[in-house]
Amino acid sequence: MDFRILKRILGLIVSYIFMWGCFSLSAQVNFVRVNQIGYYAHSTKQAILANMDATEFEVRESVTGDVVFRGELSEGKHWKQSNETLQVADFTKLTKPGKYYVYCLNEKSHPFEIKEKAVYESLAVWTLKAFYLWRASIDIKPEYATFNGDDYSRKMGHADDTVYIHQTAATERRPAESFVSAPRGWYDAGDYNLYSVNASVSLHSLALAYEMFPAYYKSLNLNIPESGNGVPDILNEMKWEYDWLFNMQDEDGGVYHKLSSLRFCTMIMPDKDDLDRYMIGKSTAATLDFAAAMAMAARIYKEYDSIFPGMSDRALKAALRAWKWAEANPDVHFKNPEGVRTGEYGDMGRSLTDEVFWAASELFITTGDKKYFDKLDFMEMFETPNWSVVNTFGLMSLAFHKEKISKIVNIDPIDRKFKGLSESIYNMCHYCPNLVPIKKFEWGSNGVIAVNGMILGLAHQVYKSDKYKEAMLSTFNYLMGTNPTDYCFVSRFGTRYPRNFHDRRTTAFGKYEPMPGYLCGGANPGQVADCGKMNYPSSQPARCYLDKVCSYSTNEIANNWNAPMAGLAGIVENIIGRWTDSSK
Ligand code: 9MR
Ligand code: 9MR
Repeated sequence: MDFRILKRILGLIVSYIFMWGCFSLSAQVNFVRVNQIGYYAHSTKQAILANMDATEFEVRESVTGDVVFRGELSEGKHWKQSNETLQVADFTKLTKPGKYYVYCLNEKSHPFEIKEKAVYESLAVWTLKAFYLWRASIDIKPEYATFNGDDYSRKMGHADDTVYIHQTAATERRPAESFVSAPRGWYDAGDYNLYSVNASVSLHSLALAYEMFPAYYKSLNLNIPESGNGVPDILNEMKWEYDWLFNMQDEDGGVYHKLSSLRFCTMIMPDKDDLDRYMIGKSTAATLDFAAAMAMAARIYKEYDSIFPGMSDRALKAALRAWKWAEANPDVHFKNPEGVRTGEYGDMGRSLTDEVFWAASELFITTGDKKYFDKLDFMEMFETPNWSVVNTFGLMSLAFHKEKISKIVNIDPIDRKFKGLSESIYNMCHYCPNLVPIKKFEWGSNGVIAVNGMILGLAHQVYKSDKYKEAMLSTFNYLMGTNPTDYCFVSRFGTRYPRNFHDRRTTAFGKYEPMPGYLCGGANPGQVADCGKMNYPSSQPARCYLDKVCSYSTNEIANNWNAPMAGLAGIVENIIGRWTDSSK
């Protein structure tokens, strides 16, 4: 027997014994990790190998096992997030379309494809269709909701024509227990509530992807009820959310923080949830995020005024009223009031200057009015944005629109800050043994990674530098399988994907296969108590992920993770896939 294989078997035995000694119950199974969907024939192709201690690898044809490529592995580097020694297997030079697996010392990767065209097109479609499937206030029809033979149609849930004003949002004109109608929108996540902050943040990712590649999105048919109306389907889908978001603005311009029941319902279908729903609280963060998202709507729907009459103007007016309210109410923080136990998306104890930055950025880009630019404080820190720290969303939009706005203002600070951000994310990725930009694994780590992927894609577009493109690709690969958990993190894509995510619909459907197109939250060592600490496979941050319904801390789905995932898939199709109008 080959000495290396013997060494490997001994190593396995030792690590099994070691792992039994720790709290871990299941041993690690995957050592050779690939993008489980596959690779473009002309693009860089990399696999990540863990704890192999080998020098060479092979790529083999998936059915015959014929060796089609031999390559050298990079030197191993220890990754403290997974406590593994990782090596990169580069097989870029293999360009022949086909189905393969990577092989090394008796270990095999999942199979993957090398193709010339549309490698991630279905991913780009279904990560957006996920939002259609998330729609409130409408029957989900089988002709739009069937994936590989599985039908996820369902009855309408939540008409939301009677949403009570909670005492925390009451005014003289809309007193407590009066009601408003606020239909439409997308369920936030695995729960059926709708939150203004997270809605706005999710719309940014989708709007930016659209602004980056309008021709691509004009051609992308999502097969949703509005398809064929002359508007790109991504904008049709986003309109369902915007239609609802308009409802979240009170007559005084302030925006309700959330539309929610008082507690979470059980794991039932939307139409079975009969808990009363309320407009709860008003907050400066929700109002400014709303202003930002509406300012974006004003510019992206302008072109479609004849099909959605008045939408663009209405969005701009709503944004301006929200901005005004926030100027008069600069620090109304949100915290769940007593008796309310649904998602918080709160900002207690945090500064709201990042929300001002985002709203002012979008208002400036849309209106060209310098007074908004003058509000921008470029001395702030710009890091990966998330629902609670949003200034970088504004910086991303400014960077994308810098040519246009350079006619009005000096864009040096935009360039300096966006370049600095791009470099820091690039370095995080480049120096990470797993080639993924993440500093700390936390709730929604996959969302953080997807947003970073979008930033790298944007950096490539802005600076035309290939290094950002390569880092974007390895970031994307992580989500599709080159990660320590062995999962392709989007449901129904790749070979091994989450099946039991924390989602009321998927659980209530009770089908063997889960709903398609959903990115789950990802590894997060912080909350292991939800399923019991002992049930998690590892306490290592990057391996602390559990495909069980109970694990809402690692295995829920959410708008603000799916939106950058969808955006990234579209950006990858364009930048890596070199999409053109005629490439179909
Ligand atoms: O189902 C809820 C999920 O959507 C939330 O993200 C999560 C955190 O707020 O909470 C889940 O609900 C749990 C609740 O907080 C505690 N009891 C168990 C619930 C899940 O079954
Ligand atoms: O994504 C949110 C995460 O950053 C928070 O730590 C967590 C607990 O407050 O809540 C997450 O958001 C959940 C929201 O509160 C309710 N809907 C499901 C969201 C995803 O788990």
